[in-house]
Amino acid sequence: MKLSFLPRLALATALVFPVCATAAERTPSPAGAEVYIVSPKDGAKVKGPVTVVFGLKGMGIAPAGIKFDNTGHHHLLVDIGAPTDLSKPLPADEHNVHFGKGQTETTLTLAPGKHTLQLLLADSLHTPHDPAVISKVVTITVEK
Ligand SMILES: [Cu+2]
Repeated sequence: MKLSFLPRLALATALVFPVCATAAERTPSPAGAEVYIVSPKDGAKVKGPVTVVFGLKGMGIAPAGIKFDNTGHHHLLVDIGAPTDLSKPLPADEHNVHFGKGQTETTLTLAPGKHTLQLLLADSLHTPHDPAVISKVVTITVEK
């Protein structure tokens, strides 16, 4: 009687383990969702400080930490390319600026010269959606 216990435990473990082993699932984004930089325009020559206005279609804004379908918060990529691994939370530094309160614009102080700006929406845990909702790159020149 006691012998039958072990095989059953092994079977239960085998059934449960694959579920635990899968990576954390990314939050889905709805078809047609689009994020874009309203201003400045690509190629613009501007004087600092630079106000960047964020645009979003087909999804809503929710503060970081708030999980709600079809929402996220903005991240502005400044002078850096999009992350190669979009399944991980975005770092927070001067190149990856989080707007976790749900802000839809910001003002940047940038050194004179060329700069790239790109918006990336991410979920309550700062991980990009699947598929990622990312804007075109806007290149601006900050004049003295
Ligand atoms: Cu974030």
